[in-house]
This record gives sequence, structure tokens and C-alpha cells, in this order.
Amino acid sequence: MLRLLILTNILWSLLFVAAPASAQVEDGYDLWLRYRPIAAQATPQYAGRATSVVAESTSPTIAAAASELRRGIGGMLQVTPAADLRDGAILIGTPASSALIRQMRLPLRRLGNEGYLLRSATLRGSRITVVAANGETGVLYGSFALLRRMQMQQSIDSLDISETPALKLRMLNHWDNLDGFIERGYSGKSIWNWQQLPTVDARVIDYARANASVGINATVLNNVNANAQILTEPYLLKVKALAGAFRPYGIKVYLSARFSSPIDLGHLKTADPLDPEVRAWWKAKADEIYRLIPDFGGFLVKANSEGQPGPQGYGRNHADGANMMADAVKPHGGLIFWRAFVYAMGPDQDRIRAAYDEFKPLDGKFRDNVIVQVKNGPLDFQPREPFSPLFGAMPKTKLALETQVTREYLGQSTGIAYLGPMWSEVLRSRTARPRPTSDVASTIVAIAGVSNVGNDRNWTGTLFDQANWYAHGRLAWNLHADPAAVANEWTRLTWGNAPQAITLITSLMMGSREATVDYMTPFGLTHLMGTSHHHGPAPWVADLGTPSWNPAYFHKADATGIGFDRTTAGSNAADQYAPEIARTFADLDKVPDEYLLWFHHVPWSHRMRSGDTLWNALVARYDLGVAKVGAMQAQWSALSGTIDPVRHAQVAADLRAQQQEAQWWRDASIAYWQSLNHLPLPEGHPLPARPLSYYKTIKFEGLPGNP
Ligand code: BDP
Repeated sequence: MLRLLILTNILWSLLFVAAPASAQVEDGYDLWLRYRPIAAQATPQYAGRATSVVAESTSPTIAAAASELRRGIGGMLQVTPAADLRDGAILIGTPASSALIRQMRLPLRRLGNEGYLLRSATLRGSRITVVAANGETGVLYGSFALLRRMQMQQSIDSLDISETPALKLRMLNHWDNLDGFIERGYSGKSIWNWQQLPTVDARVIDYARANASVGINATVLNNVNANAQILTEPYLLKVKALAGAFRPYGIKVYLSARFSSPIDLGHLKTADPLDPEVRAWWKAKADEIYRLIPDFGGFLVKANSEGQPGPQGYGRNHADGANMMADAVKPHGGLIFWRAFVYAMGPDQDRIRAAYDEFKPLDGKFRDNVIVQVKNGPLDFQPREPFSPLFGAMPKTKLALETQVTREYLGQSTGIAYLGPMWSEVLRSRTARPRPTSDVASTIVAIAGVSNVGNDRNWTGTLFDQANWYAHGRLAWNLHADPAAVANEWTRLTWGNAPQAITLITSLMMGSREATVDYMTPFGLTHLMGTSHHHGPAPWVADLGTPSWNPAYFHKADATGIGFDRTTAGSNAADQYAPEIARTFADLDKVPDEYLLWFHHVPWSHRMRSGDTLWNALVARYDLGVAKVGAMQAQWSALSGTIDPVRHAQVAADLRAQQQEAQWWRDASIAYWQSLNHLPLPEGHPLPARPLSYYKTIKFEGLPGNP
């Protein structure tokens, strides 16, 4: 008996010693930087290539790069790398701070400040891998790239890879309030602990690592619906602490500024941008901030939009407001991101026309340190919109593309919607101006994504929402990256390298956003979500104070037809595009199916290109969306046993919720349309599970993320 007990004990201890990796809890905190031990058969190829990490500088950025490499190698290979030049060393640095790298005369000239070179080389008789760049942030990016290759079990022999980012400004916009609540945040509260700051917690550093690993180099800390208090000294000292924590990771801090701050904080009577006292106030405020944070990025401003104050309150235009603030930060090298999210609210106006109508005439009027920040579509982060016509229409103005990483209108924290394909669709959209071949990607200088990060243990509420943070960074780095390749990468880093898992997860992700379009807003329908919380279907709502917040305003459905006429017979918004694009959108025979009801009001009997009537096609499309979620569930189930049970179960539950939500969208929408058109359902289609009155009573006022 005793012997058996001893044997059992030995067996148990062996089990624990032998399996530290699988015993590691997968709670999502490590994101895509998991650095789990690499399968034994793959280790030999790396072991000889990661014996040592050599850094000749101790600057904070080089130290961060070296420490990341040590952490990654330690985790993946279960060894502690040395620090001297030897066979298998990884040498990191810039020519300015490393004599060894200087001596190698590497071709770095065209890499700019943030690009990097990974190269296998021989130095002083040792076979090494060099991570070199002109700027230290480039070295950090290169180190992450090398680790990524190892995590994906790609070869790191004979490397000769250089990369540079497509855009200089790759940003996150946090919509975090000073009380810790996140507007449209579905992953807990803000990670900025304003009470505890200026003491910085470890999570903030992990946030910086995650951003740097995908090349995000700027972050706006607070909500665009800004509280002026952020510009007071106590808060600025906290902001300074965050800026200090981010600096080694190449991330600059920006703040959302409330346009009325001179009144709110400075006790001035006006915030008129042409008033000398107002101008002096902003200048003094900028000077104060830059004294504390010399590399402060600048301000993001939401003005004259959804009740926010702005220059129009004083009879001035957006350029007057933006330029006044631009002049204040200019001496310090600061930037102003001025949002173009403005809209018409009257029942007879077309809300989506406003941004173009207001901003296009101002082209050429903005200072060179102003960037006009334009949402991807002309409306508001819907599951699908055509690109905003401002892209390409303001050749004399710098533009940023604003996307929403948080899924306000795409199910929030329910299920999976991988947004890489959506952003890529926007970036690749042909604007046909200023040049005939122009696409959205060619018209922008920056990308800003509204962040989905909160203080949930796994950062983003669901595990798959991490992929959207990841893809935001990777696409900002390479605007033409294939979203499937990005999904594949993220999958390997997050779920491991089992071939079956990679294939299934990537394909599941790639179809997921289109599934949400299908079951929520197919064929160009839009903004049918529940009123303030934007969750779930509410196409029947027609009585909100602001007409252009009503779903009914957008679908214009009645007994005879459905859709918003934006041709010359209607609001003529199609005409805001370059002539060639406008002609396609405005022509019923040419408009792509996915934008049909965005640009046209058609009878329910309208013949689709498929030959079906619109009504039958619509019902079939809802069904397709529901079926796609079913298929996603089946794909995920097939992975049981391949993926750790805790995470597998979590995602399975997320997908079950998405299945219910998809059915809810389909049934509620069909029940409502049918109450208008009284058409029979196509043959074989099941009746909605419940009567319309039931769907109308579902309310979600307690959802997180609501203002
Ligand atoms: C809308 C959100 C609202 C934001 C606004 C914005 O519902 O919470 O304040 O966008 O972008 O989609 O300013």
C-alpha cells in the first residue's frame, strides 16, 4: 500500500513537472503574446538560433525589446538566453546605439524611423540573427516580428526581411470616461485607473506591449464626448504618467478636448475660435501640457455633433475651430484630429449627406497639422456601409480613417464578428479620385480605431474580440494585408498551430462579419438596431425625438416597398461620389446587391439579379445568416479536444448566444416587414417563432456601454 502511495505521488509529481504548459491557465490575459512552449519537434530549429540576446544600449525601448525577446524565448524554448555575442545570438539595435550593428553596414536607409530589418548574418565568426532599425521603436517592432515567426513555427534561418509601416499614425481611440465607464464598451470598465494614477499598474504596460506588438503607436485616452476636466493639472499629471509608461513602446498619448474648455475651465465667456482670449487660453494650455509631456501627440475633437460644443456655436466653421487649436499645438509639433462625424437630423434631410456637405467646401482651408478624421462610412459604424464619399474628395486636406473596433452595432459582446474583412473592404474601395485608380487606402494618412479594450481579464469581453484589436494594428501597418492572412496569424498565436484548428478558425472568422450583415441588415438596410443601446432589432421604432435616430427613417418601408432613395429622385447622396462611382450606385441595374436598399427605394416585388423577388431574397438572406452561425457552431464543435477545454467552452457559449441572436434578428425583422407588406413567406420558410408584439417588448436598457 505504502509503495503504491509513493508510486502515485511520483507519478503525480512527474505529471506536474512534465506538463507545466498545458497546466497554464488560458484565461485570455496574455492575448496573442502567449509564448507557450513550442512542440518538441520544432524546438531544435530555434534552440540554435536563440541562445543569447545581445543589446548594446540600455535605453528604455531597447530594454523593452530585449526583455520581450527574453520573455518569449524563455516561454517558448524554456531556456534563459545569455547576453553575449555567440553562435545563435540575436543582436538588436540601431547603428546609432550599437557599434556592432554600425559595423555591419546594413541597408537600413529606406526603412524610415519605424521600419525594421531581420537578417541572418555572421559576425566575428558567430552565426547570428540581427534585428536592426534606424529608430529604436523599429527595433522593438522587429523583435516582436521575430517572436511572431517563432510562435507561428516559421523558419528563422536565412532571414532577410524588412518591413515599414504604411502609415505614420496608427491609433486607438478610447471612449473612456473619467468615472471609469466606457461609452460603447463591452469589456468591463476603463483600464485607466484615474484614482490610482499617477501610479501605473502592470496592466498598463501589458497594454503597451500588446499595442507595440502590432505596431499601434498612438492612443487617445478619453471619450470624444469629452469632459473638460481631463485638461486640468491633476489629470494632466496622471496623463503624464501614462505617457511615460508608453514612451518606451513607441506610443504617443493624445487627449480628446472639449471645445468649450476655455469656458468650462478658464472662466472665459466664450469659446469663439477667433476670440484673442480664447486663442491665448488654448496656447497657454498647450504650453502647459507640453511642459509636462514634451512628446504629447495632440488633441482629438468632436465638435458640433450630438450636442458637443463647437465653432458653429459662434458662427464659425470647422476649419476656424480646428485651425485655432492647431496653432496652439503647432510650436510643439502637435496634431489636431478633427472629426467629421456630423449629421443632419431633420425628417426631410438625408442624415448621411451632412459630413460631405459641410467638410468638402473646406478642403484646403485646414492647417497642415490638422487631420480630418472620417468614419469609414457616411453613417455610423454599421455592419456594412459604402465608404464615406469624403475619401478622395479632399485632396488638399489630410484625412484619417476612423473605424470601430468595439462592436457597437455588430452584436457588442455576443458571438464572433471578425472585422478584418470589413476594414479591408473599406480600404480597398475604389474612390476613383483624386486619381482614377485611387482607393480609400491611398487617401489617408492615419487610421484610428475606437478601442474595445476594458478591464475584463481577457481585455476585450470575448476571446475573439481580441482578433479585432490585433487586426486593427496589423491592417494599419499594412493597409493591403489580406484579412484572411491576419486571421490565420492571430489564430496561430492565440489558439496554437494545429493545422485543423488554423483552417477551421480562420474560415469561421472570415465568414463571421458577413453572417452578421446577413441576419441584421442585408442588402444595404441599415441602423435598424434597438434605440439607445444599439443591440437587437427594432425596425418598428419611428418616434424618437431626433428623426434620424429612428430605424424607420432609414428603411422607409411601407406596404409597397423599402429602402432609402439616394438617387436624383431622392436625396441625391449618391452624387457625392466620383461620377463613375455615383453612376454605379445610382443605377438600379448596376448597384451591387449589398448596397441596393442603401441607395434605392424599391417595391417588395423588385426582381433581384438572381431572379428572385426582393421579398423572397430578403427572407432567404436572413435564413442564410442564421445558417452561417449554425455552421460556425459546427466548425467550433469540431475543435473540441484540439483546444483547451476552458476556452473551448467559453467560445461555444458565445456562439450559442449568437445563434439565438441571429434567430431573433431574422424573426423580428421578418415579422415586422410582413406586418407592412402582408406577403406570404416563401415556401418552406418557418413562421417567426413569436408574434411581432413579443419582439417589440424586448428591452435592454441595462446593457453595458450605454450612455
Ligand atoms: C455613435 C455612438 C456614440 C458616439 C458617436 C461618436 O453611438 O456613443 O458618441 O458614435 O462617434 O455611434 O461620436
